[in-house]
Amino acid sequence: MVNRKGAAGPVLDCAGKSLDLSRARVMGVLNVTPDSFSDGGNFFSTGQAVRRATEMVEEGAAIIDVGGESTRPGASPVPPEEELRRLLPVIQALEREIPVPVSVDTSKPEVMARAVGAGAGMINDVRALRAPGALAEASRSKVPVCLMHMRGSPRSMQRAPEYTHVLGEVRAFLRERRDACEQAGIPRGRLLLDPGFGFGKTTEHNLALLAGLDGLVNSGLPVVVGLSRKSMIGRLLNDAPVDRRLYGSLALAVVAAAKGAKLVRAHDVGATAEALTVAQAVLDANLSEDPIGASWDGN
Ligand code: 7PJ
Repeated sequence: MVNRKGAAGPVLDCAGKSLDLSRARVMGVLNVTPDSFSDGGNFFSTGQAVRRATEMVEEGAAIIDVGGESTRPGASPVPPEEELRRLLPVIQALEREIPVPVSVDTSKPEVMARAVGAGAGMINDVRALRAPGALAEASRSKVPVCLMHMRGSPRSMQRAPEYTHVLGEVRAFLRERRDACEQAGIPRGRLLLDPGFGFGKTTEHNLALLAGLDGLVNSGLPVVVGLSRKSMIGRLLNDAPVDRRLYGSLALAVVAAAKGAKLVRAHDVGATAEALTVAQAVLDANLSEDPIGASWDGN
């Protein structure tokens, strides 16, 4: 079915498991880091990680995003061996035990290669394949890739970010990365785009990007958004702490879906899936627009 905001989303082949983006879906977040701000690093043993992922699938997640390196503001890099030690057992188990694809949240080519070898069906790279060797590795992997915009690095990105025109600059960056991917042999049909909310952006930048999200949806590539529990929500709600950002997260998820985002990265999967299902009913009702109802005056 065609959404008013942009074309019908594709069905992506994620290493043999499919991801249907004909409407907005939820990407469940599974952090396997000790310092993750969102889950306190509670999902550490493989068994616990698989249980949490299974729960997210039951709650409606269409894909599970597994990350072994924190990318929150100020976070330090993790060596690839440590990232792999955290990720591989979890990815291997999830590949067998859940019906939906697993995406690997990494920027390192050696981690991409091993993760896809272990069964990951998507690469989610907050650095948009800018690490040396990442384009070639992603090309070899044959799985879809999410290209995210980030200004600076996690360690430095929130130090007074400035833009002349944030939407234009994010769009130009993602266009350049899309072209670099195509040149490296990754076809457009395997790419997703993400404006990278909170990655080198102030609350005002984030709001402008979300208000103008149509300008990315117009690319024709599926758009991914990560807004769940982010600090902009805290800022808008009198400095609400992370555990009081659920309703704000749901509001932003619905706005993003109404603007045509196809994948919503979220920690609170059940609540987000319900919000999107209800919002989608309204978006679908728009499809059979009644021309007589278009104008109050009837002309
Ligand atoms: C995002 C992400 C996001 C994509 C994180 C957090 C920080 N990947 N990984 N988009 N955020 N594609 O969850 O708050 O916004 S980590």
